[in-house]
Amino acid sequence: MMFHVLTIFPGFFTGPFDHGVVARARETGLIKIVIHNLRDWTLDRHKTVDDRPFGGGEGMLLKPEPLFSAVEAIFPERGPSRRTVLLSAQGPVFNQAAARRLAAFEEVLLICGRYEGVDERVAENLVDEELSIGDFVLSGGELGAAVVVDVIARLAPGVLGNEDSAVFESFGDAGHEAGMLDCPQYTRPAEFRGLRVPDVLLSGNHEEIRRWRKQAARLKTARLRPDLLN
Ligand code: 9D3
Repeated sequence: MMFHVLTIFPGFFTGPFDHGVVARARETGLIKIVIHNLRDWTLDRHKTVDDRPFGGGEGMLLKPEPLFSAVEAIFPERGPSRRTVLLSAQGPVFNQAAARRLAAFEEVLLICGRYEGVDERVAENLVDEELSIGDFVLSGGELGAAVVVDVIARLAPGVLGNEDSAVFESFGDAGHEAGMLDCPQYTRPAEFRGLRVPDVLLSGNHEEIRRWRKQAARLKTARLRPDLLN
């Protein structure tokens, strides 16, 4: 699977994709990530990517020409295996289901918005969809793109060593939508500053441990994410 990120801050992405699961997936060739500098598609001396909004208003917008030129160069043909996504504060909120849907494409191009926004012709005529990563205000789409790549990359075949999606679904990732947080987990020491790990987890009684975990997950979900319980 291949990711393209189109940004005015290419340097932003030295870091987010160079650690852990995503870095290993890149090294082994399971995924490829290409960062594109939007200014490479400007034609003027000053490499202008933004301009003032028609009708007045605060701030600057990303102008359409460099974005259209960039997308048309990165995806010379569109087709059903390629998806172009605009990260913006306006989109529907990205979630695990959206990640699974996007993971089915061979190539995903993520466009990072900046300034006060993006010329609406980009949203309406250039991209396949618009996505937000949550109901809060970011300075731009770069953190959103990093989040979206991380989530989708984990779903690429082989990345977590779990091509078998049946095994995969029975573990955590689908769990959230199934309405439950993970159960609390503990590691050594069994007692730390007087704080004891629940005895049942040390008991070796696997049936009892299974029941305890199910109940503990329910209680934790009710306390921290009651919205997940219907
Ligand atoms: C404060 C300006 N806002 C009201 C006029 C509009 C606005 C424009 C541009 C708000 C944020 C941004 C920049 N944000 C993103 O590009 C963005 C984003 C976000 O702000 N929240 C959640 N997900 C995303 S993905 C991209």
